[in-house]
Amino acid sequence: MSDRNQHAIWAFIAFGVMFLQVTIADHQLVRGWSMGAVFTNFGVILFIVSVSLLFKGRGKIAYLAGAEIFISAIALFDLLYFRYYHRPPTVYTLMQAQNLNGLGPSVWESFKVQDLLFILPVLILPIVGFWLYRPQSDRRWLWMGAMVALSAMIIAVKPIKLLATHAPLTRRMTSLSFVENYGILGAHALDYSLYLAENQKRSLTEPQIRQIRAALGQSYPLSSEAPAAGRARGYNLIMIQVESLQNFVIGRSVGGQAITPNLNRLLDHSLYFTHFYAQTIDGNSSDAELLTNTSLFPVAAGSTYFRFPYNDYFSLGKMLKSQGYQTAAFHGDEKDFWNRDQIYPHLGFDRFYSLEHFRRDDMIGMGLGDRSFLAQCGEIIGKQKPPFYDFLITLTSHTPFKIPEKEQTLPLPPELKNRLLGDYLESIHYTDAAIGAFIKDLEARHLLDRTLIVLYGDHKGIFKQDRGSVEKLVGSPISDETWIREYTNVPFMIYNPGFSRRVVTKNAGQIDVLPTLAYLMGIPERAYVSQTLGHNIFSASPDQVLLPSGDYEEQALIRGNAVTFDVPEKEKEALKISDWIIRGDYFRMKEPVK
Ligand code: GP9
Ligand code: MN
Repeated sequence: MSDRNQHAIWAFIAFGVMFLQVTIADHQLVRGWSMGAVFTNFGVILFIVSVSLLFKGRGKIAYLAGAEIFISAIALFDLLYFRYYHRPPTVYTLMQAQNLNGLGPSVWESFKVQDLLFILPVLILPIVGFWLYRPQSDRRWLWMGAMVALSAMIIAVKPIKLLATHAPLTRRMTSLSFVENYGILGAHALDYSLYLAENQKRSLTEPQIRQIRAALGQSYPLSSEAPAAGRARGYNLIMIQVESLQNFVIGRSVGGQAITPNLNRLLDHSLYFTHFYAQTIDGNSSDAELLTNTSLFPVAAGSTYFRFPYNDYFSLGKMLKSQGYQTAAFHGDEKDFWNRDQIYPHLGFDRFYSLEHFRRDDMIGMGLGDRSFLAQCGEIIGKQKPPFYDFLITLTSHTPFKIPEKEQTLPLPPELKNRLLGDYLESIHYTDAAIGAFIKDLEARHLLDRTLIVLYGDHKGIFKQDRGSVEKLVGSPISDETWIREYTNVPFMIYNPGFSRRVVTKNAGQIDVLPTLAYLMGIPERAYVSQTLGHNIFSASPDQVLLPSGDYEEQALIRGNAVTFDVPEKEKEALKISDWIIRGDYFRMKEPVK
């Protein structure tokens, strides 16, 4: 056999082994085949193998052996790490030394016989290779060029496919999103390049710091209708973020049946904000959580939860902890969705009860059904020591709003049955009932009197393309402006049995939740005003709200009754400031430079 052919055979075998190793590791992580991963693996391994053509003689085999050791090590490490942490490693998690505690001893426990696939080739291939190889062949530039070009084309397949559907290339919803799209090797490359890019511009300039300070320090006198400050001083706080809940369903009926009878009842004892808007950007539910818990806008691109989970945030949780509260977050989805398990400690949550903690006795759609979820939350809350702040995130009314037949109880007219809007109303009706049962449960536990129940919608569930169905539901045409102002708003309500009904029509957004609650809970303004971008809605702050452009809708400013899509630069400034605060980790500077 000629030397050249020998090299070709060895290169081919090394390619096969490495490709198999990473693809099998991917398959175990995402529990299935993903075309994006297969293509990227193919391209990357082809590239790695093609580089062997740069070496002479035995160098080729030495290089291929080194590459094989490297690739096996990555694949095996990712696999073992994943079995232990249920998420692939990232630069950030590896840098957090405590993340590796416990990994050592448990490695061998989780080792399976089939993992020898990652070890045996490393031992066998180089030995046999050296033994058989007759070292004479030369560098092969042309072949290498051709192979690199081919690998580039193959690697480009998935990104092109994503771009064609206008999906951002670096979008992450779970810790496995990158692996699903690009395989473990692509995921590491992307993770590392994002890490480098994000850490380059983390320091803030003097003028930036001055502008941030000016924007944060804004305080307004109280409005004349403000309820008493500290009306709920020392109360527990249970804040419920309701998936896709929009305001137009509140108080509305179909076929003579109220869509949200329980929320409607709660409104009799609530401060109810009717012109309150979601201000999420790319991170949907997670952005809503960030807005209400930190009074900051999310970063302009990507998910803040994934990009900046370890920042020093100022938050509702931390503020209440300093007042002696215990804090916990609850959600019926896996803990790594939106990277929640990583960021929550940095948002001041002592505990996070995720799907992993609950009995999975009623799974619907993405996770635990809201009825079981809220019932199990009630059990946990019943055991907590007051004062506490609990943040509950519901899930069942998530698109595509499919709930089991037996749960569909609304008398929908035929034109809504099995249509998106009809399914939406059914799922909201289901969640409303779950919330009603939860409130009853709290009442039975004698927890209601000294608890503020805060509830808001995280973002829209029904978008512009379904405006036609909504028009049919309400029986009149809806203009662009009215759509934004009266149909994209989400409810925000603050309930306590001791409150009487009060409707606030002032324009406000999720960014205003923290200061408004702080006011009602009697936290002195100086404890938060220089750390929040939003305002107490009961202050004389301007009657306006900025809707940053999110995934689905255009940017807009609502001022009084007017909606403008051409937002003046000055009004957009808060977005830029918030971006600086998060990217520059502003609150980490304990004593900002003068
Ligand atoms: C999943 C849920 C997702 O945990 O919060 O909601 P989304 O961000 O897709 O609206
Ligand atoms: Mn959501």
